[in-house]
Amino acid sequence: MKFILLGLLFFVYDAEAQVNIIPQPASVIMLKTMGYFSLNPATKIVLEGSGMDNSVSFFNDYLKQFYGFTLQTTSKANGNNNIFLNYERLDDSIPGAYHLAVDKKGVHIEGDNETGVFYGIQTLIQLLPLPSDTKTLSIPDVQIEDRPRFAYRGLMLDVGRHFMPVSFVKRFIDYLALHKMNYFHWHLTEDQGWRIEIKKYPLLTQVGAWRSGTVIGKRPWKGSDNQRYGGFYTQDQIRDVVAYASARYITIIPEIEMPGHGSAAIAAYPWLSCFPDEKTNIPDSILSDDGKKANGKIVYEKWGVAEDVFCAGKDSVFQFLQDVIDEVVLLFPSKYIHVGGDECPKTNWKRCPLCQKRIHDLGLKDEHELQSYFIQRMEKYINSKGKTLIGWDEILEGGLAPNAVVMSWRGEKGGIEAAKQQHTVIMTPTTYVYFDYGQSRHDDSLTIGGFIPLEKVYKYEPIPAELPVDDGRYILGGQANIWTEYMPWPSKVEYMMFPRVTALSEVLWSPKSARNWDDFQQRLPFELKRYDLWGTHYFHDWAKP
Ligand code: TNX
Repeated sequence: MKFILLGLLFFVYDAEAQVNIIPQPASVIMLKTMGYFSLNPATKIVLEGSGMDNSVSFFNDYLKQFYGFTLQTTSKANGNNNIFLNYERLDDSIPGAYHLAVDKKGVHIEGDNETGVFYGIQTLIQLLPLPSDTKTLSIPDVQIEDRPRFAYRGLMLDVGRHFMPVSFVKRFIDYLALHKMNYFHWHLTEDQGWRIEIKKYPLLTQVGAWRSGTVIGKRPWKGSDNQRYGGFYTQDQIRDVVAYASARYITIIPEIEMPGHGSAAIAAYPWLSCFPDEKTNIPDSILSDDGKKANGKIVYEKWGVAEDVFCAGKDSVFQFLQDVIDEVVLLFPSKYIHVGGDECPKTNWKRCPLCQKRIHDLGLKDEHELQSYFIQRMEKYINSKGKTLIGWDEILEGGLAPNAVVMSWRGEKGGIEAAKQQHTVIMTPTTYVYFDYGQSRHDDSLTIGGFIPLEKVYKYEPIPAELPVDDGRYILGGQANIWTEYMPWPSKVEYMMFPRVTALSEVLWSPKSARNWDDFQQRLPFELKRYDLWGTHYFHDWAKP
């Protein structure tokens, strides 16, 4: 009888003591003391050093929002009811390592820098029980050693196809922080909308941020919804968002697309095109009424690739883009500036006398080399501002700009090629991390197509097997892309990203050896309860897609 009881006790203990941390830390040791630390409103945060305000604010905001109280900070311990925060400047090659220990008397978080403390706080948040009636939160005795695997752990959000309000952008940034991710790639310009205020060119947002309609349904589309649609961020709003991200140790990389995906800018300033007098080419059957009436260029109303691109023959186009970059670098402290470079049809360049003259004068072989010239010229300018250029993998065609970082999206090929050329690479392949692709075998909602279930994301390995071992070090990390053609509002973005972002965070943070699909599935249900707590929308049928 005694034995059965003991067994039962252990069972209860184990079930409760199970920790559900995502991404899985490098090492978790559950202490067999069966002890708990009780966090309550009297618990003090002991700051054993300075510079940890971001971590304290984040933790207190979280407690306030979901548990209804906050904790006071102090520099001296108070009895046995403390959370100690501390860091040393160890400056690991990849910032963010931390050590977290819980015992009856308190919680100790030691970062190898401030970022490490912040990630320790994220783990502490995940050790909290879900809110209940009591204000005493039991945290099991545990010892955690943890550090990130990749330096770049990112998510891209396309606000060009559909504009996302600042409130949601901030929520999105919180999601990144909660998953220990550190780069937010903000895709700010598109054919269907220019979303960043540029003081020198006010028409970019007065004209370029608004379209007269949007196609309905899937390609080849069922007509136009005929609704005026748009929005943009003022420079003040951008500064505010950048500061918000920085307080969460997240760098925002702005993307200004060139030479393709520039229709919205061209609608605002038609001289950016090779053929300023030609109308935007969209069939009447899917065009808005205003679009039909327009005589010249309009902001693009359908999805896909537009043929009207920035002219590579006019110096005035480069001047314009440099002016834009001038304002962008003042807003974003990031060392990286993304210039797109993807999906640039060469149709216009082939028939444009100025582009052809440029090819001839510079002795270029073809339009691919002209694109390479375009990116290299912009790279020189961006480098002169002390910044590094990032481009999609098309920037490999016609020759890579000397210092460029490559984002490999058309599978892993581009990344492998760039790493072999000793360029830094960020992996974002359509085959594993396109969060606009469906999560379900059957259409559970309107998506662009494809099928990338949770398990596929989880099993993604960012360092391609084909890459010679030595070249693996060029893989800075990975990122999922959220293209929003079929995500008209924030709840749809959430539905498409969750729970896949949970799997991605583990791919990018956890040691390869700690990754285990079965174990992840055990931890996931608790993570979904956190989503419920946060009021987050997510795809439910992940287990049987
Ligand atoms: C390709 S990925 C694009 C985007 C689309 C996406 C849809 C990339 C660099 N370009 O413009 O939105 O496919 O999946």
